[in-house]
Amino acid sequence: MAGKISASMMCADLVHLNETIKIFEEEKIEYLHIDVMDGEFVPNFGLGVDYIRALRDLTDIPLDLHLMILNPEYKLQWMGIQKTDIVSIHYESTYQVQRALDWLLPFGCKRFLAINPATPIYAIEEVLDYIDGINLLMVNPGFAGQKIVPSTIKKAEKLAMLLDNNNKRNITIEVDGNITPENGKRLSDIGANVFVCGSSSIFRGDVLEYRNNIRDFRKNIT
Ligand code: S6P
Ligand code: MG
Repeated sequence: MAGKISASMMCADLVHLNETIKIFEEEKIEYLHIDVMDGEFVPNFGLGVDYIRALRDLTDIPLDLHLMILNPEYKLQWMGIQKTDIVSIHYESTYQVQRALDWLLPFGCKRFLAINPATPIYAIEEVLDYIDGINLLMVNPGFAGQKIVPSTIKKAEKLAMLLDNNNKRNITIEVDGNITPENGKRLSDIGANVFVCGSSSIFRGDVLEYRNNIRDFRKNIT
């Protein structure tokens, strides 16, 4: 099945936001990836509640909320989560991962567990029944424009194998961080299905280039 694009909005130029969203709608971008950061879980502040609200007024493209915040389970009701959204909480961000996943259930969204590059794959084994997807971080989260942590490619292979061995290939594999067209192709061959596209791909260059960037990237994930 063809992979889906989740456009990393922290890479968007706010001055051209309307134009960018129009291109994304025309090119049928599947998700807008929103990096929510609290300056504690990651060493940066990121997109927040007001930004999410403003985007909802601008477009119906579903959101892919990547919560890089401590104890996300207590902040879920701030986000205006909709049924068509993906929400990723981090394995490392709470002592009560399964409870956090449970508390996402009433929103009816897709529940994803995000894991940092050094978090072993086996960390997800006990929650396979409570998730729709894994968000595999290919960089240490906090910033756009980083280089892939090389060991994460092998880790993606291990993840695909773990899902196969547990008869859980219906669980989506999302990959986030330095997803160049080349890395996208490699990860698509391994079995990734959702690709967070930022400065390494669709946001390269000027807003006028985004359409072609998207079309080129899609060729690598079909
Ligand atoms: C990283 C964050 C990512 C970035 C994305 C940007 O903290 O979770 O979603 O926004 O990696 O893309 P790129 O191509 O600049 O790495
Ligand atoms: Mg992200």
